[in-house]
Amino acid sequence: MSHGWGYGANNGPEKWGEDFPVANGPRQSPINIVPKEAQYDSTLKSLKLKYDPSNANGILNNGHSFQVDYEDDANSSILTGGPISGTYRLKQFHFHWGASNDRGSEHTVNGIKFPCELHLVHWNTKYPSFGEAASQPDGLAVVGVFLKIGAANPRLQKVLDAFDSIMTKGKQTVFANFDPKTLLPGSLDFWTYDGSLTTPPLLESVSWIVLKEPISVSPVQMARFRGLFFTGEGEAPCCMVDNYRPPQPLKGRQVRASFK
Ligand code: B30
Ligand code: ZN
Repeated sequence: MSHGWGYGANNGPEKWGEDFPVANGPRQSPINIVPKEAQYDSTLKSLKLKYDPSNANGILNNGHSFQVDYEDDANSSILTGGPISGTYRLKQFHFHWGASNDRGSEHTVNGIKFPCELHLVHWNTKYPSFGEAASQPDGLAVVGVFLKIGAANPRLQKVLDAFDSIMTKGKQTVFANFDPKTLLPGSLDFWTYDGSLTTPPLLESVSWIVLKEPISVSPVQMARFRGLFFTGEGEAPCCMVDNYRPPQPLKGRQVRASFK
């Protein structure tokens, strides 16, 4: 893995364990969710997401996805409730997707892959920063949302329209006044389990909250995602596709459901 991690044959998920041994740890993500095996937990609270659209800072092609970053120096964009205790601040959101519509999500449901998955990344404010939270067992909470092929999703359009400015690795541009709550489905029913970051360093610090209901994306919108590049300007272009990690062993973990 001399050139760092990625999603290619030589630096992809099958190789990550060489540099990041926790890849084979006890609480890795993503997983295949088997709804019939999930335990309904009546003690789970409803999810509360309160985001300040003016906290959106910018959008960046980081070479493995693109992310929209948020100002996280105050409790203005926060996640509470669900399986977590206390207050978690929004840091960024990003997506994972496939080269075609038959794959791309990280979590699967009964083995079914969705073409894309949105991740809203939050950190526990009992720690001083995202960086410190990221290595604590209760440090992060990521809300995962599946995208399914259907009608064009107008709520995604502002994100897609920013792509022209972040086509290649390392490019970033301003991205202002965006409430990611607008991307969520009508129902906030979720599954939850203890897991990890799905990319190196694969830290086992994430309370995963995966929403049951997908949002829609059109084939043309998916094609826009696939037009981004993993590579930097001036490098031989390589389309940003199949930037997902496949499901990892459950290793005895319990998946809980907020709904019956
Ligand atoms: S995920 O939601 O489990 N896919 C990180 C956050 C969320 C997930 C995966 C990773 C993360 O913060 N990684 C460390 C930070 N990154 C910078 C970045 O955000 O873009 C460092 C890096 O990987 O080299 Cu990429
Ligand atoms: Zn992710």
